[in-house]
Amino acid sequence: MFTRFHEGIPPSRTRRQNPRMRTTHRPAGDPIRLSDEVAEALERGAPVVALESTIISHGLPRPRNLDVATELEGIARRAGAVPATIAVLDGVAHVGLDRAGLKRIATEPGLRKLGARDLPLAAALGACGATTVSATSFLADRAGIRVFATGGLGGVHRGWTGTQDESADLDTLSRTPITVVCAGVKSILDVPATLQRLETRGISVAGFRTGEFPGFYLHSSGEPVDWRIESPREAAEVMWAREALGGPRSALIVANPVPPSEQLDPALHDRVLAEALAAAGREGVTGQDVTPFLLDHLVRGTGGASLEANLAAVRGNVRLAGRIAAAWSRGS
Ligand code: PSU
Ligand code: MN
Repeated sequence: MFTRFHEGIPPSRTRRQNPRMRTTHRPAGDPIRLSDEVAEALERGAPVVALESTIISHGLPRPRNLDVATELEGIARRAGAVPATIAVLDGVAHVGLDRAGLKRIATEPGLRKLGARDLPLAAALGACGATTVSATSFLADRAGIRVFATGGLGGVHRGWTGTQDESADLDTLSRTPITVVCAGVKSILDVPATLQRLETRGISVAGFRTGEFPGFYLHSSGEPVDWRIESPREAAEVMWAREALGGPRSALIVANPVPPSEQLDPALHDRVLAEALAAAGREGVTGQDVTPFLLDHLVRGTGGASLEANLAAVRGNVRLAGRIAAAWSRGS
């Protein structure tokens, strides 16, 4: 019905089958390895959902993070999709992790946090690392996966006029045609500035059954969104319309709020976030460390309540992403 304009690697497993993966100087091994299950699902056109690994390694406290990683894969399966958790192990970007791989991501000390720009370095140097939204969406797209679930996107940090801290997530999403299901952007950010950047960078945004941009831990950020969609089928229709139009080649964000019953108490949120931001300033936390620092501070400052809200958001996003992937596969 629609021609696919996706130009990523076709979903097969070897470089011989994928001429675009050819490298001239490093003949040993493919830089991207799809698990058998993910490769077979993509070959059949079956639903697949990409899952990121930074949330496991850096975003959630240990040891619970391993249980969560496993639980999220189960949620994707029950929604009808094959989960593809993505991470870099010993320089190889894995699309689809087995139990041992998930365990490494959840438990290994000193694991790096990899954005898209870090991937060539990690590959060449044989490094291990968890992938952020930026690296995960890049790799998922290369593998031919169309739907990706996470918690909250990175974005423009508060105080950005001074620090210029804007997550590389936005840069990758501005040129990667993938559908990302998330609970908005993390509320530790400057949300209005992030929404403005999403507009400027040409990233499509739709609220899922809401006209307000979600607030990650909170049901709503209070900011309006221009579009709302009501069903997984409608999300797939937007994806088909994008194919038919021939672009734009940027992401579609399906902003799926945490239910009001599972959100963090807004007053507690505001109070602890203010403390966390002050502590980050005092301690001079910068760069990649800012987001994990603030998330961790919130978990401790809310007595674990922010963690429950974060998990509720991620679970809901994985479920919805699975349903969108299923609707997409049925229609394409
Ligand atoms: N969402 C969560 N927890 C997280 C993240 C997202 O619920 O830990 C991670 C994602 O991997 C996202 C990253 O890409 O935080 C953004 O980090 P930075 O702000 O340094 O770009
Ligand atoms: Mn940053």
